Amino acid sequence: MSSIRLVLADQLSARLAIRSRADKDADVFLMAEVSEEATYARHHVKKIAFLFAAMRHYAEALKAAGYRVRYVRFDDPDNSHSLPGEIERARRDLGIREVQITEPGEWRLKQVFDAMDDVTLLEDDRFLCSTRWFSRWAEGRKQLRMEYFYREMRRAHGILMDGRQPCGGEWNYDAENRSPPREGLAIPRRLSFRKDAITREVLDMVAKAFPDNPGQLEPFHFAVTRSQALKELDHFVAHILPQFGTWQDAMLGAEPYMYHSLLSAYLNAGLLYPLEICQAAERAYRDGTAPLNAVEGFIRQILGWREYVRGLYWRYMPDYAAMNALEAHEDLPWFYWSGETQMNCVRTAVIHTLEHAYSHHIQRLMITGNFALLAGIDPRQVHDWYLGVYADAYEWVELPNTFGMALHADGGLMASKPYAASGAYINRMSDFCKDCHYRFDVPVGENACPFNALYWDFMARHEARFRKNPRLSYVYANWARMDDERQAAFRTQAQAHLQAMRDGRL
Ligand code: FAD
Ligand code: DLZ
Ligand code: SF4
Repeated sequence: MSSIRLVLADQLSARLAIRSRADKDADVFLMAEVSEEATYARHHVKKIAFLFAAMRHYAEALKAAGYRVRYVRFDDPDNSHSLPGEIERARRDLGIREVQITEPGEWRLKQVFDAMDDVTLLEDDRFLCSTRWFSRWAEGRKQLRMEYFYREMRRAHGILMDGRQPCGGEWNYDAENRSPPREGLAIPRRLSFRKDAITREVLDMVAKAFPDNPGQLEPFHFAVTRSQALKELDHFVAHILPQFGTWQDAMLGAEPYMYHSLLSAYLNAGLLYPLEICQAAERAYRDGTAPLNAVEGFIRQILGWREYVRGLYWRYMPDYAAMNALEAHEDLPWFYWSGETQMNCVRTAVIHTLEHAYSHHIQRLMITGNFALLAGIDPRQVHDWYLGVYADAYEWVELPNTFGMALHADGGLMASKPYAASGAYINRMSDFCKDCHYRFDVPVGENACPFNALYWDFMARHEARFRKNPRLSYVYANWARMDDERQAAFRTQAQAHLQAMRDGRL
């Protein structure tokens, strides 16, 4: 029986469940650029342009391979601008009832497709851990720690293993990683891909159709085809991976990418596969071109964290999205969208984000995430921001990172302690503080770094919850050593920072 096979913007893979048994004569692939998907979050214009350009290239590749393709462009006057609307329209026009879709990566869309008649959802088998496997692993465990999950994944996929033993004898080489930044690091240049007629047309259309969306459209460096994404992977493995571990947590204002791979947008959109990336990194170690600490640290992000957050998402949705364990209710300050704050670290992270639809993990976690955690920003508003502004953002990966890792909104399901840090940490790991209006070493008073008082106020606000946490015992011991006057000064100063934030003066 003929079927319509819907390919979503993040399913641009040749190895896709709905492609494997497609009949080139009878089945029709449907792809649609629709405003309902382009507006459910305030997406960065680069994210929309990347996805539409990559979708159009994928459709061309499908046609070239002999498949029938119905491609609905954003500016098509008959576009209903919703995915169910486009499915119904295709059904009417083609006279085909049956629809097949590879499971979407967002709960919201799964609900929509589940509610439609004659729609079959096929498992998304592009991941290294199925949702069923994750659930079996999680069943009966008191704590779902990533490290143990990751070891299982290493064993199951034989990655970085010498027989039954991890390469080098250890599972984790983080002790050798995460140095503070050094002046004068020679970070290799990144690739920039030539924009063909398809991409240029998309850029023009996005500029006109989304004038009020966040971010800058140009310069546009993104890969938009699989062969370009593979070039980005090769470039990373050859020139950047060897230093990945050492500088994994370092931040420099002039270096938005540091030694990170920039592969997440391609991986999440389906242009690359997780196993081929892990294998390319492992080859570099076995060939002696990249050290074990870098290769293991990098593989852990993909084989470990990426698969783990997806498992958590599907196990705990939809309840996960409603969690607010720390009862955080402040509104997201406007400077997350504009960068207009005197805090140089936050300003820089937001500017990198607006320019590139990218910032690296430590900026997401320890700058914008850390500030939102300490200031008690409403998790839903923070989630809307992260989901919109990054080219790699889909709810399955963004939500657990935001709620679980950055905001502790899930009450510790994911992280054993909140990732809270004061100005001293940011100063050690970046060059932001030297150009800041505030002073990282001033606790209270004029020009005091907001991260300092907010840090102590956060710990004091949540003392009942965290005091017994062994990983925070030294924090509460320090807090207890302060006299009442000093504690009160921090708490009053924190209120002043929060008021300045609400008034747009921070
Ligand atoms: P690298 O540092 O080079 O890491 C290599 C790869 O590992 C990445 O491409 C990514 O696929 C994977 N990875 C690394 N860390 C994580 C992680 N914590 N969770 C899942 N995968 C990981 N990642 C997304 O892909 N989409 C998101 O929407 C997203 N939102 C985030 C929100 C917050 C608050 C935080 C703290 C992290 C978020 N991350 C997200 C994780 C991580 O920051 C990005 O994957 C990474 O910055 C992408 O850049 P890169 O490709 O250069 O990564
Ligand atoms: C993010 C996004 C955007 C901006 N636009 C589209 C679109 O026009 N058509 C489409 O099929 N998908 C789009 N997406 C991705 C989806 O919104 C959704 O995030 C993922 O498909 C979830 O797996
Ligand atoms: Fe950020 Fe404080 Fe450093 Fe300024 S002084 S850059 S606000 S950590």
